[in-house]
Amino acid sequence: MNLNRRFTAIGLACGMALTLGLSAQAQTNMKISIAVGQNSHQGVAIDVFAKEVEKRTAGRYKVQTFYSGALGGEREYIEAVQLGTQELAFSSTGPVPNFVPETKILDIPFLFRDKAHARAVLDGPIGQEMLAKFEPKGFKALAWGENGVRHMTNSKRAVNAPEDLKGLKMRTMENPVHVAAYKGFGIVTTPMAFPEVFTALQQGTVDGQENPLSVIMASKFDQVQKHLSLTGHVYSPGIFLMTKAAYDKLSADDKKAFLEAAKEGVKANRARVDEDDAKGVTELRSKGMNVVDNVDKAKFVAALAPVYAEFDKQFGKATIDRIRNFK
Ligand code: EAX
Repeated sequence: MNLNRRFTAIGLACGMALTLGLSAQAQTNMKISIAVGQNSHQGVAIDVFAKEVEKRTAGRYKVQTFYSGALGGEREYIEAVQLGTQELAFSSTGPVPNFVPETKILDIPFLFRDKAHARAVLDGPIGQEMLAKFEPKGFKALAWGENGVRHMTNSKRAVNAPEDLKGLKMRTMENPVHVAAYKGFGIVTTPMAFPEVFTALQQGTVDGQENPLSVIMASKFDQVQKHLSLTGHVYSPGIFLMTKAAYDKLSADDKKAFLEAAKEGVKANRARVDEDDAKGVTELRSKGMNVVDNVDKAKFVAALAPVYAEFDKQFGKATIDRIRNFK
């Protein structure tokens, strides 16, 4: 082979190796999962996040999305993120206190006036300080998202007042503050991972559960629950989590890309919650649910007085008031 052709062949071979090499290192695949379906406030959160990561890292990172508990319940996949066997998660904060106890305070019933108050707290100094508490536990908390304002459903009876809750067997999240509070209402509590809830309701293992309208609709709980009461008893944050070791390995630009992608995901997530809240009652009524929409919340707050005394001791009244009074 003459010299010219030899150089051309070598040049081509190097070019191909370089391209293959670059393309081979060009894409790292990561996994993210949720416990609810894709057509939901959490589905849009991770779909937008995944699209934004790929765009903002010029394809260096691809996020594979999994829905409906495909990678387990929230507690299970949060643990996988902590261990690094799954790089990313979006979850309600339900099981989070098992990993980061400082977040328990957010689950106190009637702590937040409404979504706007909760979003302001989470996006402000209190919430941002709390995100830092995840790092010693092996997580990079990318951003607060939203699960929504929780309401009670059951298959037995309309719930107009706290006394109507007495004796109801209710599924709760695996969250110590929720369990303590619901026992305060006289509820018989059964902590359970979310993927098991629909079947437990269908089989009557539990009478009821509590979740935001977004979750009730996405999970078709109207098919297994007759009564919905707009108790609005807890604001349930969401959160984007990443394995800290995986985050630390990112370049400065890619760290910024992941953080910004999470913020875009949260924008879509909160917008969908607002849409769901606007149409949810009409939609669930049209599907046959009996909806109590004029619950006297003051009565539910009063019924929890003994439990609040405990929370004041556990968290410090000043700390609770700092959140409660945040403007
Ligand atoms: O994140 O466990 C629950 O009730 C959660 O609200 C649900 O998994 C959505």
